[in-house]
Amino acid sequence: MKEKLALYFIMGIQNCPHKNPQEILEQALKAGITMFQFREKGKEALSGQEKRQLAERLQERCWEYSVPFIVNDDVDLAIAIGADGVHIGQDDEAMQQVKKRCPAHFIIGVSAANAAEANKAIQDGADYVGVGPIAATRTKIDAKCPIGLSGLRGIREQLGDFPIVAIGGINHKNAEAVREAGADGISFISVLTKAANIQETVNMLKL
Ligand code: TZP
Ligand code: MG
Repeated sequence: MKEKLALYFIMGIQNCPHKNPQEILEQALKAGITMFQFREKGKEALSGQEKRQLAERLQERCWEYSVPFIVNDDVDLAIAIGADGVHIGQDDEAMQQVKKRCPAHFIIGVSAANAAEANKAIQDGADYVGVGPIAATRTKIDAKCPIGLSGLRGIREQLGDFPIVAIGGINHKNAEAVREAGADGISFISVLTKAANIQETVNMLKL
């Protein structure tokens, strides 16, 4: 699990104004991302058939590179298209329910802003936790207060060896410090969707 979390790219149509999401994903895959999450959110987000079609197109790209395709929130869609997993937040469908509905091989990720939420997710059977926001972010309007590197360190101490991916405000400048603070991997949206050169940006995130 931990290797897959190394470079975890998240994107939805709302993150790609005037850009083609398939092209962005293709370049990100070529550059070496290790996992992808399809996250349609907010007023520009697609729904219904349009959402499913985009999901299927992006999933195809991921599979060509043997990169897991994870769906945010929408458990029905994830099951319908045969995704590799789902990522759920604290306010989404209850884990018990999600576990019951999803195929056994599904990767199930849960967002957590503190050790209590993370421990609960682990007890409920999560495969990894997404911890953050680490730093300030403009991408998620309702993001909670950043927990910083110290918050991440504290959660790592509580979670032992459990797979953690950090999220929120991560870029090439803080990526190394985030890993040193205990994250097995980093997840990111805007640093790639807004990048002038995706290959170079991914290379810098790897360091
Ligand atoms: N959850 C917590 S922060 C965040 C999400 C989905 C947004 C991360 O976006 P960015 O652009 O990498 O800060
Ligand atoms: Mg959610």
